[in-house]
Amino acid sequence: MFNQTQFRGQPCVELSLPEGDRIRIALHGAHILSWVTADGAERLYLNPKAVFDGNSPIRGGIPLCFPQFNQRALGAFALPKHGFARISTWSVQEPSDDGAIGEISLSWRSDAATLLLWPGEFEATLTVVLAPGILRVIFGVKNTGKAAFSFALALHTYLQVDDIAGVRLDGLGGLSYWDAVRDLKSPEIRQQQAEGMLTFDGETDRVYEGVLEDLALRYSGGAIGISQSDELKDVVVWNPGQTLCAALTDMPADGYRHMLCVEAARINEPVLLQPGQAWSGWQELRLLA
Ligand code: TA6
Repeated sequence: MFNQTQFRGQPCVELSLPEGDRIRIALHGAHILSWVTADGAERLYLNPKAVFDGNSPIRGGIPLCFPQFNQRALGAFALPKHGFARISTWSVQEPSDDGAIGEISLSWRSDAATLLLWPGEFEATLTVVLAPGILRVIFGVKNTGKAAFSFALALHTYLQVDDIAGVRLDGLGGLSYWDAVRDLKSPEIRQQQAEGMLTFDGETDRVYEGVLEDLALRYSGGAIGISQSDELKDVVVWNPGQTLCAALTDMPADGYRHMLCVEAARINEPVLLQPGQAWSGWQELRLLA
């Protein structure tokens, strides 16, 4: 069932399945705010101090970072951190089948405001497919202009966990990564992930490259499988830890304990899109038994 509503004063759409799974998406940023599975458990972390003013980025859920990741600038453009997709207003078309097939699409295109910051002319879509125990998020973009452009991208998924101290993330063993805590100013330096299992005891901010297998996030409240399309080659793992979290004004002091970002991304090798060309990439979250 499809429903247009408001959440904390901002326009949103909701979709629910007969089995009980449901999602909520804000039009501000096409930002997925909530994914509740049929057992009633919220699987995304939306922190209680997130700002809903229709201008600021929302912390939590699934922010969409495009056409830049963090402040790793593409050329000489002064883009906001993580690009402008997450602070732009998207449109939604009411599904003709009342949402019965469990899919919502939102769209957004370049305009005078985006062209002031970045010259790419584009049409973008975010399609969210909901099935029992499964959430798939597909980002698509088409170059509608006369010049090629390149972009970076992240589906900056905040997963909810009971306590980060007991969380493990499997599937990154053997990969190399940029450690942005250790080598913030040197994204070309690589570390090697020896252990197959990652655990968390402080600030973690890493861009893993060349992901080969599906990941599994395990915590005492459950387990989530995480997969992504071949077009998204990188995985970002982020938890601010206690000290950085305390400095974030839109996050409670203990917020870091209840979230882990596992992001499907394309960062190290930006996508080059020629006029008329289209590209898409996806991340899928799946409840594991
Ligand atoms: O994806 C990890 C990261 O780039 C971190 O460096 C951290 O800054 C995080 O994103 C959150 O960014 P935000 O702009 O939402 O505070």
